[in-house]
Amino acid sequence: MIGTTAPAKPSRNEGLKENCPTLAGTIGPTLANPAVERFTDDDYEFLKFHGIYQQDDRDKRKVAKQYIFMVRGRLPGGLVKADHYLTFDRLASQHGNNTLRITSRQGFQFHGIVKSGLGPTMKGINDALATTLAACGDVNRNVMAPPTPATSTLLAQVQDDARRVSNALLPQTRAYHQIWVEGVELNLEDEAARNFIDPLYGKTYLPRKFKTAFAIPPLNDVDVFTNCLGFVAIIEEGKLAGYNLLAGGGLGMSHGNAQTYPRVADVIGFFRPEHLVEVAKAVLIVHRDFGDRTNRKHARLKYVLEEKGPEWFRDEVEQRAGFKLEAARPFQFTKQGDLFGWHRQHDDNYFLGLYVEAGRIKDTDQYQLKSALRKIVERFRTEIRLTPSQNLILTDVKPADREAITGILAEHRIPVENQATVIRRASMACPALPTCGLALAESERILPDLLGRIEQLLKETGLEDEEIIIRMTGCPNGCARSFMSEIGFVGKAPGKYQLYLGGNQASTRLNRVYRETVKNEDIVNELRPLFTRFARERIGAERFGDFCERVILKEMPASTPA
Ligand code: SRM
Ligand code: SF4
Repeated sequence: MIGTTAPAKPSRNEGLKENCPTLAGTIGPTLANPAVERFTDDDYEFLKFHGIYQQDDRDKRKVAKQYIFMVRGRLPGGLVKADHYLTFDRLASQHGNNTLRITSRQGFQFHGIVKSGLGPTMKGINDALATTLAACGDVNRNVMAPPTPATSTLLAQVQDDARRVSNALLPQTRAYHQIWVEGVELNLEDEAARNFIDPLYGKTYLPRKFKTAFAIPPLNDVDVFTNCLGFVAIIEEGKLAGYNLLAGGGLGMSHGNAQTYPRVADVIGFFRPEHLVEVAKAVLIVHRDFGDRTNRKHARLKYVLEEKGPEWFRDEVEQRAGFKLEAARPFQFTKQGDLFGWHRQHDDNYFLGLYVEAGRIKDTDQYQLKSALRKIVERFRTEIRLTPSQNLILTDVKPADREAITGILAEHRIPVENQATVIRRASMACPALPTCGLALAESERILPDLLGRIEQLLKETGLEDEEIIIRMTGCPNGCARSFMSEIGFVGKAPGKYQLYLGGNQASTRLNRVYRETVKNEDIVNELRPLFTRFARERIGAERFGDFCERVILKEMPASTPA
């Protein structure tokens, strides 16, 4: 049969899902068996749908592989009620590494849980009526929404919509509850369990992860263009007229694989709020039906958009939603990022934005954020909101309680004014080593030191108060959205990074490769001529990212992969 090629085979994960649509695998029996320290490779994949990653401490690999677990909470819009927070704080101390990690999608991660602590952690989270279901896996992940109370009077409505979409896109398997809450194995004698097929996702769920975010212009604090599915609130005459639908954003890529690339979402059309859930489901179903199930590196919705085009996509969504989208309405983003310090809400209460270095809530010799937050939440029952930039907000604080909260923070060496330099406040790093199995280089552990060196350089070049958005990731998966920053460092090998330049403040533009490999110790020397030129040649209040896009990247030879 010369000239014919066999159709590509579905990936291994597709077979796993098809053979076990409940996603139970053999998690229950392995959990119950104390003699086994790890789950099988198949269960490793099923565990993700339950919000769990089996990892090993990479600092200890040379001695022996020590299995640990990362558990990720799903918190739509980053909302954490006081009771939830106190439970998370306790579980992180009892079973994790005594830290809580705010994620770049407004979730919480527990790190360093050993197998015997996994069951109690999961039960504790669920007993507090929180969940980790669908925080990971080939399903819709944590839905992002703007967290900051002062941004819009319509914030509560948009937050509610985010929760509505999150609930509508949840997988329906009962295995999660049975394993982690009831502590029983799924009874496969039970016909319903044996024949279970998820009504929305079908037998094999999605070809890959799926991400959703809501934004309210002009603030793009959720980085909406990096999501598979984006909803941009259109506010007319003080009311929510509807949403512009965005689709096909995503950042992950692999070094040296041109089939993979970061992509910003396309603007598809506009619809009224009452159609929100139909539209969300329609977009998810297009991914389910057209995503590449043969190659997981090419399986995200962004590749469907890139290869079939936004017009085709719009048609498919309309057919599934059962109505026509209107033309997209005008909108403009001007900035991203968080507000820090005390601010007044729309009611008479206040909120406090707190900078959290690399999103890690912990106690150190220099400051005790974890203890301070526990005291505050215990005493004032404050609601916490996690931001997409890995910071947090204490909300609905009564005017009379402000002083006491400021005092508790001061006792734990956390200032509410001038919490960190502009550079640090605008930075993000992914966890990378020692927990992430995919890390090629350090990120969270070295960014603070690197930022110190960059701050020195800014001083030296007369740019001391300049805000530059700097993000670092330990590999090109882009978890801290390094491809949208003004300066991005992307891990290539231990101590070595690709250097990206040219993102913008509104986070609507991808940055581009400026240097293929820079050693950590050479980064400052690489940046010095750029900062010097920026100080000399910038136009007015031009930002560093815009200057790089206008000048530096234009000067690069055509052969450079920028
Ligand atoms: Fe991520 C995989 C951490 C946001 C793209 N990500 C991972 C894993 C689970 C590693 C693994 O698969 O073994 C990392 C766990 C590290 C650890 O030890 O904790 C991990 N990702 C994170 C977090 C914690 C980074 C952070 O600094 O906060 C974020 C958790 C968000 C959440 O609460 O759900 C996180 N990951 C992102 C984002 C940013 C976003 O969604 O806004 C991206 C880029 C956007 C996108 O999805 O395209 C992202 N993570 C990836 C990818 C690349 C996917 C791809 O399309 O190629 C992987 C690898 C994979 O899925 O195979 C990955
Ligand atoms: Fe791990 Fe890479 Fe994500 Fe960093 S960017 S957390 S190294 S997968």
